[in-house]
Amino acid sequence: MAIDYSQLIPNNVDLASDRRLQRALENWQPRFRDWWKEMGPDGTANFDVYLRTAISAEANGWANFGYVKMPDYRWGIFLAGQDPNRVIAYGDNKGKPAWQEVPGELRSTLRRLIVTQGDTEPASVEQQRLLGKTAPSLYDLRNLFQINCEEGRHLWAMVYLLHAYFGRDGREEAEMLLERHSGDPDKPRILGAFNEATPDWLSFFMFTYFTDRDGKYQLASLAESGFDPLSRSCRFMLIEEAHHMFVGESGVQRIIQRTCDLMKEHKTDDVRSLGAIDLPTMQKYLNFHFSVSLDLFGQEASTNAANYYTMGVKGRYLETRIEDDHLLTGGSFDIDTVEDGRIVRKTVPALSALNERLRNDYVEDCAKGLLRWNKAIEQAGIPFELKLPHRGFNRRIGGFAGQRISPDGRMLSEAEWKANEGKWLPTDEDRTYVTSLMGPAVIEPGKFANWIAPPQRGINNQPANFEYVRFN
Ligand code: BYC
Repeated sequence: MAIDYSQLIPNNVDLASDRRLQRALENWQPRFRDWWKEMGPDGTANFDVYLRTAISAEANGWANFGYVKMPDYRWGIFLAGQDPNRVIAYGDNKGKPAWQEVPGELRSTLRRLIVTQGDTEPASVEQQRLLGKTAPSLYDLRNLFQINCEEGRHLWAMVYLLHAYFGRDGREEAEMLLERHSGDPDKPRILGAFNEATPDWLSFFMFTYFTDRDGKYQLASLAESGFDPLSRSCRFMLIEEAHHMFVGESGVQRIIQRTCDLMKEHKTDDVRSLGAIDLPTMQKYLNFHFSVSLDLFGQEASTNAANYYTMGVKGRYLETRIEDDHLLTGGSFDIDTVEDGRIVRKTVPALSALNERLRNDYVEDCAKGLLRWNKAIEQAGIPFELKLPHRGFNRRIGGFAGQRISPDGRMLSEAEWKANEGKWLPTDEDRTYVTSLMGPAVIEPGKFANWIAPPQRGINNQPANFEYVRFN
């Protein structure tokens, strides 16, 4: 179904046929707009931004480009098309038709998953609120705003599900999604990584590479949900997510490129004296964002995850492409954890290890970007290699939580950790340095901050000097 733009809330779910639901969402809409004004990109209400807006959920409809004032962005409710023959692919309900309504016994479980997913979306917008002030170019500024608008739409996607399928509880949860705030000591966001600051553009690119990629894997698992409206919502969200990860990967790549160019040109490792970001500092930011994002997958052995799977509410990554019984009751899986002060490999029931399995898929995917980044460094003839740290490094959730583990996977004493922490994670001095490079925003079309190379091509094939944002 095409998206109906004549409605206050664009949608492809025939909202007009359900007056009660429509009214409830129209009541929530001004609260969302107030939140955007207060917590969204700061001081940008009047900017015209070259954004893509979905005008249908079809392949040719979701990427329509044009200038938009962000408060007027058409946030709407778009679900991927319905397969009337879809069946649940795994667990106790395997082979049964996908649910079009919430089964009573799964209500609180599903609500909780939808709320957790929904909570991350506005959280990331809050985290990125001030970045526009220090954008390294109009191209980057536009990408930031695109991501912010789409995260706002992803919030709408989850709020629709809460309103449409969870009654009064769902409406209350939708209110709470606007009341918790990233980093708020009294009402923080639910998951750890979404309470960290994103104070500079190196952090932003690492966040969109590593943390948005957690989004990809969680959304892909929820896209396997037996609750069909959730599955269809996540499928459409995944299409938009790809650009967010592209921004992260290419952003890091461009910083590396600039750094390597300067190192070669000036025959020096000391690129800080040239106003660029040195590779060891990039490694530290990478260590931080990777480890914080690993926590987002939950405990290695989790009865929650086993229950989600058995009940049919959350599957594995690309569940239907895996060749096994899709029940996993007799299977086993190896996980790494810490016992008696040592890192050990343990075999546990496959069902309990689903968080870890998803984390493995994620780690493998993360490594691909590093291959490309390292290629650029190698091509510049610089003997340096970026590495993913050991999965036990700097963890706060799961079997490695609170353990002192080096990036190369050695158990450390507290004293060893303290002596080396500053080599592995950004220090206050590193953060001060990186922040010192930020801003004021570079707003001349086609110009870039000194510490980052231009992109290889523009958005929607626009030329290098395209005016992606007009300030008015
Ligand atoms: N922080 O049994 P466990 C995105 C809690 S990102 C704080 O392992 P489970 C995006 C856990 O809640 C994707 N608490 O839990 C990216 C549980 O609490 P209770 C977001 C944590 O349920 C960028 C307890 O510890 N989507 O879209 O198997 C920009 C036991 O843990 C954390 C989702 O996360 C943590 N990191 O796994 C914008 C999908 N981890 O029961 C957007 C929905 C665990 O003791 N969420 N806990 O009170 C889920 O599937 C699951 O909730 C989790 C946790 C995978 C997160």
